[in-house]
Amino acid sequence: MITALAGGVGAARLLRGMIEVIPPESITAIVNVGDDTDLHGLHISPDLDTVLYTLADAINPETGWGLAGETWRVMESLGKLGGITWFNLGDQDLATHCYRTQRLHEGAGLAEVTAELANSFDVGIRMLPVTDDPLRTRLTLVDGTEVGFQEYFVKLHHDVAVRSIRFDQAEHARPGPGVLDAVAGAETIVLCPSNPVISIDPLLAVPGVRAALETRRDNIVGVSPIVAGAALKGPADRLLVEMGFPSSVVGVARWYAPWVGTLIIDEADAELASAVEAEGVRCIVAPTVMADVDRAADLARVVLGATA
Ligand code: FO1
Repeated sequence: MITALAGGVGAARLLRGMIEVIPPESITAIVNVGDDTDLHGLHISPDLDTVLYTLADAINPETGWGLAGETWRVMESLGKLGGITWFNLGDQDLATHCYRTQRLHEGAGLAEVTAELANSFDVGIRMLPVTDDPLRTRLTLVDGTEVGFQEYFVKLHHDVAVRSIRFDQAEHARPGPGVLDAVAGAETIVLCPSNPVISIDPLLAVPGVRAALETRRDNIVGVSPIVAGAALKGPADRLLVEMGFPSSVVGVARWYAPWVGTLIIDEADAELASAVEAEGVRCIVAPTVMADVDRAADLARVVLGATA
């Protein structure tokens, strides 16, 4: 069994490549829920939905989130009413949030609902929320105000400097059903190219997860989300710098060194391979930019072969 640690877009792309290479049923994805938000009375789980839609080949390819061929009638009508429209929810996407919210209201756990959605979308991998308990990423900006993740990422276009980050209610969160077994039982643990600071760290904030991963360090293979000093998408480069780390594959290696044994970096960073290894992390150089499913499958082969 292969276990993947996943945030949003980059993780979904690598998982989409992995299912070309090994049977989807052999993959378990432990997915971040720190981006989750409650809006319009709905429980919205962006990283779970990005993985779900991408693996179902239903993702909006331009944005990397939401559904392809989406319509926006509800948002248009909501705008006319003076409702909240800065977080764009398409008409079909709303069905996912309505279904999830209703099932949670009926007492189902997030993992249970996620399995139902994966079944409805015919997604073969097992998708596990890192916790079924509340966990919300909150960011304190340099001006001292604290905002929720989606306010930071979408409303403020993550174009504001961050002083600190906390994962609200993490201390009370328990690993979701199957999470610790998926870490202990995996022959390889794939750390997907997600944002280390706001997509992967929430996973480790759930008590018990970091310790479980540290015992598997030799079997953990990460893919750097930073290529040639920049994030391919999102604020990973800025956040590393704001947290005092270089925005480079060396910064990523330093961030992950306590629990990641191998880091795959792009060919653009080949000359930094020895600097990565100087951080105590084994380094493999390979093409990591997943322009399409074939490239993602090629990268998946490198990742899955890295600890063989
Ligand atoms: N990202 C945006 O930049 N703008 C949006 O309006 C937006 C809406 C949205 C709706 C549902 C959903 O599942 C994701 C959505 N995202 C949007 C992406 C979201 O901010 C994710 O958390 C990021 O992709 C980071 O993982």
